[in-house]
Amino acid sequence: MHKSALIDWEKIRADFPILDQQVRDQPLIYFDNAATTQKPRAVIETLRNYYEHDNANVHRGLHELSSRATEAYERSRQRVAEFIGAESEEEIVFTRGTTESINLVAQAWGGKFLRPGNVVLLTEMEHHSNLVPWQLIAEKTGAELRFVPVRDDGTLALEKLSSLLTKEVKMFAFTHISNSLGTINPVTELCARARAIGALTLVDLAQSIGHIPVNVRELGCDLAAFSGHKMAGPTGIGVLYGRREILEAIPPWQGGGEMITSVTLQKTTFKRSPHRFEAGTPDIAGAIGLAAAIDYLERIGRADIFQHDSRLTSYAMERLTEIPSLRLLGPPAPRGALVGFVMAAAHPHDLTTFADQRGLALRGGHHCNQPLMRRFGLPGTTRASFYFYNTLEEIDRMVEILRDAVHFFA
Ligand code: 7TS
Repeated sequence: MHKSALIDWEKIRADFPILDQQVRDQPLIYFDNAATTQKPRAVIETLRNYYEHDNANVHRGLHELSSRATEAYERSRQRVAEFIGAESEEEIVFTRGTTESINLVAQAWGGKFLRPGNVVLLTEMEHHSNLVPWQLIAEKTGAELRFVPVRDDGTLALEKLSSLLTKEVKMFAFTHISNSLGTINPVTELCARARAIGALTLVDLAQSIGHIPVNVRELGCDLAAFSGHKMAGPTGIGVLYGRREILEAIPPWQGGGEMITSVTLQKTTFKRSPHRFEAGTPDIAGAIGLAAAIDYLERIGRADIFQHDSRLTSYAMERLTEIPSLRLLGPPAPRGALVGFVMAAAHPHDLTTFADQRGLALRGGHHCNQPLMRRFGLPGTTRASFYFYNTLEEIDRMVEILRDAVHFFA
């Protein structure tokens, strides 16, 4: 028996006050964790404590509260560095989230290094936030975009990689886990293949960071992005990780306070990374809350979280195949903690509304994956996404609701 089976998950669930409520006179079932996860009391109390006792701006004031805020903010940077296995906290840039991290790289790195004829390689399963920023910079620089296709089973067509990963490719940016299919991509292999031809790699960790052990040095990536709110942390805070020499080569992105060493009316010199990329007052409370989320997740352990998530996901896939007329997307386990499906008779929006009326929070639509949906010939899917506080009983209840939906929409 795996150790995760010995963990008292019910007790852990009680750390999340929001889950204990009725929605439309039914106990809330929250299965929209791929969009955002809920926050444990430890994180909520850290935010409250910071605002009640220590709030001040960072790096500016020579007074007690400002030193406390600065120390806590910088300690959070160290905590993130340890958490992802970075070499130093100088490799950690705080951003607003995955989207902002990727835009930073596309605009600032891409703006400096991309030339006509260069290629940015992406995959067909990218979230719009790892697609649209590259389209914008490709248009400005004359670079081209290429895509690794997705097979019918939801995995990447790796047999095509040799012909796509040519010497024109300067950046290979791809997701660790697909937010619609649940596919876990072979990041270490993909990074090694890119490195072999001299391309940089950017890995979108949005769907993996809170769910499975992630070590950027073991993955071998140059850059990585994630959001605090998908890993039990606050909204509004995220991270761009970059190997030191890569970040040092990237010019400033946004200008303003905090990121300069000296300014005249005509010219400015800039701080080194990561501060060069953090113009203006950052989300101080968010960074501190993110460190609290990391402490919380590490007390449980992501290997155990993955085991528990996997048990929920496999059970959900097994139970959902019992429902006639429901088609599941994506590969078999091991996979991310989510299941996307389509019901022939019901549009995903209608099915999601039907579920909501019974206290069940699903997500229906294209999930910011329009090209991927088009690839599968679908307007969208309905998605149930899990986290460690969810239960098998909640999945049973979902199956019951979906069975009712089959009759309702027939
Ligand atoms: N990358 C992936 C793989 C994602 O799943 C998401 C958000 C993002 C990037 C963007 O993260 P953000 O924090 O910057 O917004 N995914 C989803 C989702 O699947 N449903 O809502 C948001």
